[in-house]
Amino acid sequence: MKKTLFFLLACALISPVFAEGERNPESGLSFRQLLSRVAVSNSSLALPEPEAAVVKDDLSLLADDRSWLTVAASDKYQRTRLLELGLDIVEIEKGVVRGFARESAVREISAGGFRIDDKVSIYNFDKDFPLADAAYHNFGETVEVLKQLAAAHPDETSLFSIGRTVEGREIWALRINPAEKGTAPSARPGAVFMANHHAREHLTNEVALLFAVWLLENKNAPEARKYIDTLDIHIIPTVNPDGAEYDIATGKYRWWRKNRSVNAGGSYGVDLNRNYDARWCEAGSSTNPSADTYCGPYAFSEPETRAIRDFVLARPNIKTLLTYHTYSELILYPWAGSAEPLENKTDLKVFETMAKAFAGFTGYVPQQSSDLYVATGDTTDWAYMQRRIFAFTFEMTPKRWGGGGFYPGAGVIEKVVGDNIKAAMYMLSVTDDPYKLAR
Ligand code: 0X9
Ligand code: ZN
Repeated sequence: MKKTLFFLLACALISPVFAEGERNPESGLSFRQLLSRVAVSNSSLALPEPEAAVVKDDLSLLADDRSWLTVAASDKYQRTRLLELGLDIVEIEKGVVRGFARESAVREISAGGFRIDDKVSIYNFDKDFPLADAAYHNFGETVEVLKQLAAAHPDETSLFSIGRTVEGREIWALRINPAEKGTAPSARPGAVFMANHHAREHLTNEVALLFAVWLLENKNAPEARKYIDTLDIHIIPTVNPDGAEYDIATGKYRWWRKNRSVNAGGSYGVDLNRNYDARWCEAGSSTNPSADTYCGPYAFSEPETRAIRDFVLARPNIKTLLTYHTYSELILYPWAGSAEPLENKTDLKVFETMAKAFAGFTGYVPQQSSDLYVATGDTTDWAYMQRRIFAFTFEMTPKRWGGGGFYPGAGVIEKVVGDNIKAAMYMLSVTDDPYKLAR
């Protein structure tokens, strides 16, 4: 009842603002306009660049020996073991999991006594060319939007890089705070939204970026202004631009998850969501560099995770954090790396209350991360362990493979962004003092 009431109230507050969204004369950018491109397959927001898009014979895919596996597994402990054997679990159903594995991992999974029910080579995947998904923003387009936003809203924003990736791309943070600019410290309560740790989860970049556009476009609406004037808000739309660009570089999706580090032995990539120093590499990660769940040679071995670490540690004012992932439509909170519930019952109450409210806005299912599988070294466990930040992972749309998996198409952007704006606004509404939810 309480939840429904809050939901209706929040919708009433947010929807009129959301519906307005006409072109902002200050910025030349329009939330509505960006969304309207969703329906256009040949827009100027083409992704990837046109010359790359026509590459049909993607030799790198031929060289990719991963398969899509269906493996019998009945509980989270078996799922955790499968992650350790190199299965990149993507879907969980009653009695089985589905995900990617390289040939060496397939052998280990069989040798480990697991039953493989189905196996399809990744090369046989039949996906649309990304040109059909032109509404998504590639890295260059994302940076362009961020720069336009910063230029159009100089009183409220600052744009700065929090570090460089393996391949030298900047990891951009847009700060929304009229009182404190750039990297100046803040005494205001802080909220951080970040996305795209995993390369192929392109929808996450859209949600973070378009939330920034929407919030600034509506900056004078009372519901937005009160947070802009009292909080310290940061939005980091892509933590792993190297991986995201690699995923789309040929014009045919490559199902890439990791960053683009060159590993000892010549394989590529570390799973950034296994590389944080939170029980690093203890469970649900692989020590095999070619595995999709490779935790890296040591905690924070990667410049991308180090950038997030340094960013968070430099800002003790951060109270809430949301890291967007896809897919499965879940709201996850610590622990991810332990099957036990959070020891601190007050904190658990706050996490559970926030998770339920998020669920009201999105329809996603709230649960402790490790109910899915135990996996150590993720962003949220680290942020909570280090700073008691109320840190959440959202696994956004679709619910399952049949809805497009990691590549659900441009048609879902509008609804997913709309639902997630409401959830993001809710997060801002508790950032002043999350503990008010436990009192
Ligand atoms: O495995 C991950 O890193 C996340 N899922 S994803 O499909 N986006 O890769 C989930 C992270 C949350 N942690 C646990 N479920 N343990
Ligand atoms: Zn992910």
